[in-house]
Amino acid sequence: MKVLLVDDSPVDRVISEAFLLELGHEVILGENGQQALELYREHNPDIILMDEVMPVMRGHEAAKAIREHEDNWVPIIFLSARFTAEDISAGIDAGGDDYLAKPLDQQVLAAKMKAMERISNMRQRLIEVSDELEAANVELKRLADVDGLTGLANRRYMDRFLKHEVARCSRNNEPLSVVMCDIDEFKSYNDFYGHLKGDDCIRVIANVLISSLKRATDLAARFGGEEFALILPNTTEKDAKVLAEKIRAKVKSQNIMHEKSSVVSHVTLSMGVYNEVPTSMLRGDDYLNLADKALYHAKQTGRNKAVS
Ligand code: GH3
Ligand code: MG
Ligand code: MG
Ligand code: MG
Repeated sequence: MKVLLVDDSPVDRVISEAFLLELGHEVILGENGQQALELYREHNPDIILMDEVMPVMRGHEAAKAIREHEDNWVPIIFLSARFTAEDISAGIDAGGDDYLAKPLDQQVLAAKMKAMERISNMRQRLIEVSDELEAANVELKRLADVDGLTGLANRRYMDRFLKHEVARCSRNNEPLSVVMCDIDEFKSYNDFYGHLKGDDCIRVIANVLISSLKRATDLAARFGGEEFALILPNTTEKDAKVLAEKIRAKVKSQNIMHEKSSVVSHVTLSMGVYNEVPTSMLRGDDYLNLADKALYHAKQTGRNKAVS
């Protein structure tokens, strides 16, 4: 360990230093409490061994000052020829962790150093575990909002986002657009190509959606199964339909074969757009239901299109 040894007595300093060096520790030397503070800041020692009675600044004062300013706990052991119950009690109250009688006994010193090292290591491990826990917690929170297959926002996150945006657009008197998207004749796609290919297809469509959004405030979510929702704050119906058309073209350009489709021979999307400036009467669910109605019309009138 890197030991900061502080003692005003040159003789005691030499004896303690010799003991510590023999035990294999690295030693930094100081002569009073003021130096203890400075050397502590400069060297960041693993442990401090400090005489109590010293000129300029006593050991207890230095310990108090270190405890007030440290960002990382360091064990402090007092060394003193005064070894009454009151001295020990005052030393611990000042922030010390142990109290050793002078003249030092090397074996006792070695044992106390070992005990302090053990506490230090335990404390370090606790800090590491708590950091790991915090990181795991952040990751859990993130995962709770993400759809596992596509990496898009999931339904849970989307509901929260939509509710928030309905309130915000209502306050700002801004239009809010919702686009419901559904893969055309996906049941026959799965039946013919298999579920794994079906999953691949869902992932490709998800990428098309997310890469088509230009504004950081827009959200693409997997609504469920082969259905997706786009939440577009401060977006007019006209702009939402331009985006839907762009997505339709982009899906086409992926050229995912769908031999069994009655629409065309590749995978297509139908979309329903709903737009309105939210009023206090409108809820997120209303936007979803009305966009879904428009989607139904797109399905009824030939699929592979966006209807508002
Ligand atoms: P429509 O054009 O009217 O939308 O026809 P459709 O066959 O797409 O509609 P339907 O809702 O009847 O079928 C959707 C199918 O999507 C049913 C289900 O097997 C499939 N599906 C839903 N979720 C998943 C998924 O996570 N992976 C795969 N591979 N298929 C899914
Ligand atoms: Mg002294
Ligand atoms: Mg569907
Ligand atoms: Mg479908």
